[in-house]
Amino acid sequence: MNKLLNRVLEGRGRVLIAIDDPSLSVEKFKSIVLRTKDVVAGYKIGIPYILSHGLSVTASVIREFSDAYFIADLKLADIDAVMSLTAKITKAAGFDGVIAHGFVGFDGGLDGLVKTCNEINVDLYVLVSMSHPGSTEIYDSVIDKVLKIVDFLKPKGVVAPATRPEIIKYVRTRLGSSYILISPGVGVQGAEFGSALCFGADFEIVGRAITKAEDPVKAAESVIKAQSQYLSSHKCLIGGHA
Ligand code: BMP
Repeated sequence: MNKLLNRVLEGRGRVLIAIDDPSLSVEKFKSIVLRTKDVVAGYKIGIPYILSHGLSVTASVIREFSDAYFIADLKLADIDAVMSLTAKITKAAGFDGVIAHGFVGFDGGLDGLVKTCNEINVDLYVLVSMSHPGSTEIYDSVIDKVLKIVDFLKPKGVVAPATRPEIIKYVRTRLGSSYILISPGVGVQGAEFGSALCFGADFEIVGRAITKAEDPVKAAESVIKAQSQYLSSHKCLIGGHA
């Protein structure tokens, strides 16, 4: 069983907390993980946080909470050799997963990365569309091509936007239930908590609505409550979840 899905089976909520803002001290980051690791499924750490606090400091937090699940959101987009090197570095730092862009293409790009991730046991998540409006300019117009690549690659999961739930539904319908679908865009970006789950996502990525709250633990708990309220009061896509 996959470590992330296992954490849900053990009773944690379908939330991944996004840690991006460098102004969040390492002490505060640690205290958020300590106090939410039995509440949420995992953590997604972004480039601004890793660059400003350093990989070794980030790795030391991951090491301290080795039972928790951490994704390195590096949004990889490079040739296979370079992305594979980066994946190996994230593995050495203790991350369980890494995110790459889907538009990079298969041959000489994502093919090498998925092979490396499988060898070193790192969960690869491929972005197929993004949550900001500009995603419609390029990403969404090539989504069928990106999904074809994903279908061929068979990564652990995909990233699709809560801000355009019809995309989540489309991706889930096209790819089926074997991919873990993680979705950003709930909370500060406008989508309601629970809405991405309702349209077929497995996890909602929540950043500022939790990390900027006065009490991040209470905020995480109320996100999970709001998710279940949304799910019980709407007719949702049934049976799509990984
Ligand atoms: P917030 O909940 O604060 O808006 O954070 C959203 C998180 O999801 C950020 O870490 C961002 O990098 C990520 N994200 C996103 O917002 N849209 C995407 O399309 C892909 C992302 O990874």
